[in-house]
Amino acid sequence: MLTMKDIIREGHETLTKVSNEVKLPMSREDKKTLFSMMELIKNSQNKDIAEKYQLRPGVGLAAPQINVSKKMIAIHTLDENNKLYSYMLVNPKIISHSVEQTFLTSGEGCLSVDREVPGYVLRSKRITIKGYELKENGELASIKLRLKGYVAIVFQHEIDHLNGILFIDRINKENPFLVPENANPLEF
Ligand code: K2U
Ligand code: NI
Repeated sequence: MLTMKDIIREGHETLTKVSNEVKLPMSREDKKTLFSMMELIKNSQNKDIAEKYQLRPGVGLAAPQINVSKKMIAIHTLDENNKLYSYMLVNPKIISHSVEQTFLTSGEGCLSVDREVPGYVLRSKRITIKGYELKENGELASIKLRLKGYVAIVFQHEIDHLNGILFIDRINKENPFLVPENANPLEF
């Protein structure tokens, strides 16, 4: 199983690279990698397992974070209405996004960044994603997801990793807490 030692940290060049499209049909190895990413995220949310293996809680993970420069992400989180979003995505692409932006007033963190970086991370309030979903039974199905609010933030954070972008890169250097006209804080 994957643990924190498998997660590369800020400064590692893979985190700033644009990752490669996954060749389809998916190889057995790529499926295994993506399943292990979802397992790590779920384990990180299980008190006993997280404690036993010293896992930092996470709601998402992108393959570049385990030094695999491929367009694969695993997300497992509840939205503001306690609806579960649990997806293993392959070659996800944001095909449209709102002009309106949002951000977490608490800022963001990252399993690959071992420090607090205060500031608002501005993201699109609504996005539409297209790509492929790896199902539990190992099958791949094309998928289109319309997301807003908290889960839109999480998916954007992970897709940023596929393009070599960290949340730090999106914080305004001059004024980290600048709120532009078209942005509103996420209401929980
Ligand atoms: O990509 C990652 O490093 C996983 C991040 C994803 C993330 C952080 C902030 C905002 C949206 C997504 C980790 O989940 S950070 C830890 C965490 C844990 C529970 C809830 C929110 C963030
Ligand atoms: Ni991250």
